This record gives sequence, C-alpha cells and structure tokens, in this order.
Amino acid sequence: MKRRLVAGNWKMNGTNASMTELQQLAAAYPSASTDILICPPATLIARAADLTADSAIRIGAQDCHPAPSGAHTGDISAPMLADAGATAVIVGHSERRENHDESSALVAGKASAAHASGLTALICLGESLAEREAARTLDIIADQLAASVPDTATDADTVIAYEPIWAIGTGLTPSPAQIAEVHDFIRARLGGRFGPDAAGSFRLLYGGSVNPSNAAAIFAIPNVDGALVGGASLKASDFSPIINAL
Ligand code: G2H
Repeated sequence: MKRRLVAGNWKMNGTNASMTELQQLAAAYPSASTDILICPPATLIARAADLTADSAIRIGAQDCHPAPSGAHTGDISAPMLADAGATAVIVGHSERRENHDESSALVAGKASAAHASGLTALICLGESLAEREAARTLDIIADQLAASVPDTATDADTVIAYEPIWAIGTGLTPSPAQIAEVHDFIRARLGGRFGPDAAGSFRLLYGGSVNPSNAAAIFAIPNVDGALVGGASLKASDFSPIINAL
C-alpha cells in the first residue's frame, strides 16, 4: 500500500530561529501513518535532520546540481545533501524553471543525481496561466513529464508534484475537476511509460496554495496522494492540520 505524503517547501525562508516550528512538528509526530517531509533552505538541513531524527519528520532539499562535485560555485550536489541528512530533494520547481532558466532535460539530470545518492526526487510540473487559457495544459504537462522524469525512475525513488504556476502563492486553486483531470492524465502517461502497475504506485502530489481550509477537499480528489505545501508549511500550527487532513 502506497504511503501518502505531505511535503513542506520552505523556499527562501527560515533561520535558526525557525527551528522551533520544526521542534513542534517533531514533538507532534513521533510516528505517523503518512510520510511527512520538510524542505528547509540548505543552510538548515543538517540541523533540521538532527532535530527530527527521532520523529516521523524527514528532511529534504529544494534543489541540487546534476554533478556530484566540481567547479560550480554556489551550487550544492546530491551527495552533499545526503551527507547533511536529507532524504529527498525537490527538482524542477517552477521558481527554478522560470527564475533560473532550468530546462526539463536539466531537471531530469538533477533527478538522476538525486537517485544516485539515494534521495527521493520530487519532480515538479505545471502550466502557466497563459498556457491554461490557451488550452495547452495537458500538452505542457505531457512534455514536462516526458522530459523531466528519467527512464530509470521508479515509484520508490520518484514523486511527481503537479503545481499550476498560477496557483503558487496566489491563494488561487484549480477546481477539483481541473486537478483530477491533470492527475488522471499524469497517471495514464506514467502507465504508458512504466506500465500500469508501476504507474499506480507512483505518488502524485498537488501543490499550489494548499492550506488548512482546502487540504481535505484536495486530498479527496482521486489520484491525489498528498501535497507539496509552500507558505502554509512555515508554521507548525498551519502545517499540522494539513498533515491531519490526509
Ligand atoms: C507551490 C507551493 C509549494 P504555495 O510552489 O511548492 O507553494 O503553497 O505557497 O503556493
């Protein structure tokens, strides 16, 4: 039985003072029936992993370089993240694709690097508002999925997150029918590529303005196996109800 997953993406937020939020979460979830992941900024990964070691909380990163080491000033590799205590890494977030010009081929390279270091890759896909309004959503998702997910990916090392760009940090969320359409489509495409049994086992997360008020309704949508949460993951008092809704 596939375990559902709630992942928090702190983005460029958090200092040592934020560890109190993580300590509250760790105390609240010594064990859990779902997987819980927090992806703080890289500066906090090692300390966060130490603080949550005896809890159900796992720590992830927000990005990695595709190479294991080398002359890449400012970048962080997957082996370094694993060494710091991360068990997963987000790759292909739209804020990376847009602000850092990341292609799907690069995202696939990052996912492969994550896998080689024993990290789960959370691969993000999503359309812009202009693409949705031009009725191109499924074409965009198909292209990103095909090019961002390595051929060697498995349900054990890869999670797909559907994050419509227009819903990120805006308070807007797609309708349940819109989320279901894309998640069903992703599942079907994974089936065509990896076979129907494996496709059923991949976890598909929805991301974009998930909060304590809308989480239960989103989790009730077929083919939604959890959420990737940004703003509402920063405080334990917001994130806990989302975990509990799953
Ligand atoms: C989408 C999401 C987290 P938010 O980026 O990945 O952020 O929940 O703030 O919309």
